[in-house]
Amino acid sequence: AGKRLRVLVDMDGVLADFEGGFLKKYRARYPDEPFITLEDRRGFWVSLQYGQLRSDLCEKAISIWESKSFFIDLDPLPGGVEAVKEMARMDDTDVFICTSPIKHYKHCPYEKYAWVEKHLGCDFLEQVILTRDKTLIAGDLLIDDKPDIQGVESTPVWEHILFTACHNKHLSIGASQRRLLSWSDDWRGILDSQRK
Ligand code: DGP
Repeated sequence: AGKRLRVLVDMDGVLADFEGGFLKKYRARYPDEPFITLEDRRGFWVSLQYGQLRSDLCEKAISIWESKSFFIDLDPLPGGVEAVKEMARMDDTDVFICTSPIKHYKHCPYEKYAWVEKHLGCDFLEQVILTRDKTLIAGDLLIDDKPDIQGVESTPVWEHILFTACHNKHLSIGASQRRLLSWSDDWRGILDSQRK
């Protein structure tokens, strides 16, 4: 008796190119300010690293993703949209997009839905989960580029698959943790390994 597999897929840094979109708009808006290349990015929080570069750059960085059209304009990361569509067509598989909106809520939640509609189709809006606490969400797998996913539930039911991003590629991870290097990597094998 096959149990259904539930896959939670993060949006920023996994399906949508947050880092690339940020750098492009930051450089366009602040052409005379220093910036951090994607090669030099370290740590999940962009504003933290910009603040370390020069303290006033923290708020300049934040101003980028708080602006109208930032989230809707993000390009899809290679292969992500296709992978999620294929997953959704697989037998005994449910896929949800699990994403944390920023607290500046004027544009972000709306644009996240609009992005899903634009790239995955309006039927996929059914699969969107907006939450600031992913530990509350039950699933078999969570594919996410954030190295430490914490919340009120200390033992989330999902296995976190670390999706490789510019900010986490240098991190050494625990022996038991698995990575997905990109959407060209063997995501089908990871799903199959979790089927019971
Ligand atoms: P998620 O990828 O679902 O964990 O959502 C995290 C969001 O936070 C995503 O939109 C990227 C964004 N983000 C990246 N760096 C920073 C930062 O320094 N400060 C804030 N507030 N948000 C950030």
